[in-house]
Amino acid sequence: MAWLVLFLLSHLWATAGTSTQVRSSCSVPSEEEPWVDRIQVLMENSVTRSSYPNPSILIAMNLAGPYNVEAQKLLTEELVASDTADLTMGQLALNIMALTSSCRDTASKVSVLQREMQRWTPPGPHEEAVAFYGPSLAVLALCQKNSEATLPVAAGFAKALLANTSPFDVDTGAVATLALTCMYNRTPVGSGYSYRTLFGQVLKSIVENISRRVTDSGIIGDIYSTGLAMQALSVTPEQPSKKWDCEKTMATVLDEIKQGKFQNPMSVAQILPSLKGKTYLDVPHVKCGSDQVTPPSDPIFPSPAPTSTSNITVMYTINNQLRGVELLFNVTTEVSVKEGSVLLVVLQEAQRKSATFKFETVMTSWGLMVTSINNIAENANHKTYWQFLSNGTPLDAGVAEYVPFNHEHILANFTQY
Ligand code: B12
Repeated sequence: MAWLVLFLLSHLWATAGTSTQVRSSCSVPSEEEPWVDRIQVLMENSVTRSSYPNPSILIAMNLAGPYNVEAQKLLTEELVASDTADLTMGQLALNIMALTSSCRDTASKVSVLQREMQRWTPPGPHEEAVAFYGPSLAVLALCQKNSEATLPVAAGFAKALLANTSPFDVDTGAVATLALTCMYNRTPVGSGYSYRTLFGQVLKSIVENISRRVTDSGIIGDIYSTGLAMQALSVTPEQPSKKWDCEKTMATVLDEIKQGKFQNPMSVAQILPSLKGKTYLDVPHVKCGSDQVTPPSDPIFPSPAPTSTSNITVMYTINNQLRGVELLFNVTTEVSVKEGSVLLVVLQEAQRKSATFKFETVMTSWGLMVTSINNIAENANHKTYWQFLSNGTPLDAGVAEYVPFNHEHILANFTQY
């Protein structure tokens, strides 16, 4: 008798998943599709041999159907060959999903991630919400590989999320929703009933929070969290009390694409699945080697920014008032740069004028991140970083993307998250 129960349960685990998925989505009107093609081509063309292999780009490409098959092959091979020893838990999870979307073997990487998650200490109730971003990716990747074995880890993750009291972060909430929806869908109703209830309860709470961040224009959080949030709201089994207007969000995202807000390949990687009616939950179902998608016949490329000869003036302040960090300072300089220059050029010009404005960067999936200014370096253990603000409002893009306007006052503030 016991074996029969066991057999039935394992059968339920094996079959649970796709049938229970709820979908509330909307699609890009056909006349707007060239805009989507344009950013997909931009993202795919950013893949070069020497560059940083970005798994999010491979996931997006495979979910959308790649136009540039050479780029798809190159990125896959680079990720297969890459050394995973130095990766964070979130990066390893993205690598696993990327290789899964290219139908490559991930068994050894999955074992490493499983072990890391078993050793993982959940963040405390007051720890910042973004501390759950990497672990959310890990639960999502492990759920797709072996949801039954992931159950205890996912339950610990869900309880810690529910107990967390720090301000809600839309990007993190969105990835957590995808992870817990995967677990919820794959936990059969007959088994582990309390687990399913727990996942449902946490999903309800996160989805309400995401729903509260939907603005009048339909943007969810900010423009760069909207893609992940759309994925979350389109798959969650727990609907928010206020119905989400997917069409409105889609229309605003398309407007922002036309305004040139999606020039960073990583920003495209995070919005593209939603524009193609896909989510990260579709990663295990990608069909590899299927017919090549014909590249768009008329990819409209962004017109190059007009080369301006006039200069603008930008005020630039660097500020470190964090107690416990030696070398307090608050220094301002005024620099003149070509109109249309990105903020990085302002930083370079300030550094050229004075050694006090010396800065350092590292390459990341989103591009160059400023890690140190005036010899004060960010420190993940102390949760310190250089935040960039314009007239008191945090910038929504990094220094290599943000274009300051004339007489703008940019502040780089050493602070904690
Ligand atoms: C966590 C996080 C941070 C943390 C990263 C450190 C940490 N230990 O976790 C902190 C708080 C430091 C941070 C800072 C900033 N962030 Co941030 N961050 C995120 C978040 C929520 C998750 C990133 C992550 O863990 N990814 C998973 C791991 C596995 O991938 P990864 O490639 O290894 O992740 C690294 C990079 O993402 C990098 N990073 C994080 N933020 C940014 C921002 C920029 C511009 C760059 C170049 C790199 C970068 O740090 C991560 C950890 O090492 C994302 C949300 C998202 N949708 O991606 C936003 C996000 C990437 N950040 C964003 C922004 C705007 C910033 C800031 C510019 C904010 C500001 N006004 O100062 C600063 C960077 C300033 C600088 N010094 O150059 C935007 C980027 C949008 C864009 N078009 O560029 C995002 C998408 C949030 C959003 N929805 O607007 N961030």
